[in-house]
Amino acid sequence: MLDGISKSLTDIFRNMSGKSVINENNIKSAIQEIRIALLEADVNISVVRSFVKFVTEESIGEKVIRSVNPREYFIKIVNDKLVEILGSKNQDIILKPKDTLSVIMLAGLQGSGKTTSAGKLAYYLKKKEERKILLAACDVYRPAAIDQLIRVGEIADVEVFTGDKKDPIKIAKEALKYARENKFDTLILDTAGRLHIDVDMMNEVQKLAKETKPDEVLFVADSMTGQTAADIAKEFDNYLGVSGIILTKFDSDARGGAALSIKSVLNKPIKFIGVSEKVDGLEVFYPDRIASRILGMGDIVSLVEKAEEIYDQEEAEKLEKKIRKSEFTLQDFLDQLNQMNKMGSIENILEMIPGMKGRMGDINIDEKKIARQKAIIQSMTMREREDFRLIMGPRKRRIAKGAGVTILDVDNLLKNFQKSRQMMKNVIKGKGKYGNLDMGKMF
Ligand SMILES: Nc1nc2c(ncn2[C@@H]2O[C@H](COP(=O)(O)OP(=O)(O)OP(=O)(O)O)[C@@H](O)[C@H]2O)c(=O)[nH]1
Ligand SMILES: [Mg+2]
Repeated sequence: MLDGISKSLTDIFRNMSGKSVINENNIKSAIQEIRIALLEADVNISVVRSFVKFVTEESIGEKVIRSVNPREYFIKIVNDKLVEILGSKNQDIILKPKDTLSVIMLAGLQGSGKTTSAGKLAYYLKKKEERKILLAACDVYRPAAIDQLIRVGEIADVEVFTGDKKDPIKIAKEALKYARENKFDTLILDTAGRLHIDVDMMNEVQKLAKETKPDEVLFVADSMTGQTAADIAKEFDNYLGVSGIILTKFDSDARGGAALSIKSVLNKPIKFIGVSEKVDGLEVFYPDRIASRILGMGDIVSLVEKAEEIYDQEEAEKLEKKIRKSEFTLQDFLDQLNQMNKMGSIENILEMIPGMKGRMGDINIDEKKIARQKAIIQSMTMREREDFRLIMGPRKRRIAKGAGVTILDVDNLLKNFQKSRQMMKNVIKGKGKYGNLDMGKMF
């Protein structure tokens, strides 16, 4: 899935990179092409409109054209909106603690993948969360539906409750009782599908939900049905109160309309995707990963993101000035350490500072050491952080005690801090030994 839209978007961006300058016209025509690509992928029209509106507003004007890398910046804007329409962040399945029975109900049209997903979900929850799962066969209409669930249960190695094989509501009630008596912690209800939404079917699932009070009602949607999946999901939601979506057949060559429409139309998260027919073919849905897959430009996006989020030009310049004037304080140092967790490495941060790029030696960062350094600075008062010279005898002892380290550790931190401060200053002023800034010692 998503190959088509992915290719269209990548082509649009590639085309942009062939241009010598990126101006408003290039961007406008790229947005127009994106609009067509989304429509071709069968994305819901209102979703497309909101997409185009956002990207236009964000990218027309000075901001993009004047940025360091207009094309990359533009890609990032598109990426952000993609992530948003896919659901912003991953939403977990929410169940009760294992000492109380949780109920998951699967609903959806015929052939959407409910029974297969029931097995996958059982397998997933058993393996991932060590849950004790009972599957209940509440589809009594289609011939062989019960046998199919029994087979699925065998493969996932979980028990299947079939009851009288006649009355879905009765089966569900009995399954609940059986699950409680036998200390199962999760009951998954496989329900019947129909070719179209009809009143009888809706009444039945509604009644099932009423009787079992599910913790999760997952609407199982077939990606192949495109944006129609979103409309059907909405109908189900009106009757049932859907809590999330399993998007099946993500491995198919569907165009992407379902994935890109359903969250916005329904305002309910996609929780899982089905990626094969096999029992382990269920994956947790991560909007940002899918967006990167669509754009095929994860690297660019994360780079722009880092540069933007962590250190914009202004901040980098401020830092440079501080270093130059020896005003770089322990508090700044602490901020750097905190940033490091976000950026992954001090090298990345420092490279944002003009003149620093490529002038640092190998940096080996020891996580534990960083945590200790942070603890030490956090034990200092604000005044001490601003002026390290205050830190003498009793203060030193108090700080060491607060951070659970020795006085020697505090001394080392202060020594390294001063040394590094001087080194950074030298590098910026062009006096430093190039490639020899031993930041590793500092951290
Ligand atoms: N490739 C692929 N096939 C899937 C996936 N999920 C389900 N299928 C296939 O889709 C078909 C229908 O799946 P079922 O699980 O029987 O669907 P259902 O919703 O229970 O169908 P009814 O009980 O008839 O309503 C089967 O052939 C499954 O193997 C998936 O994620 N990927
Ligand atoms: Mg079924």
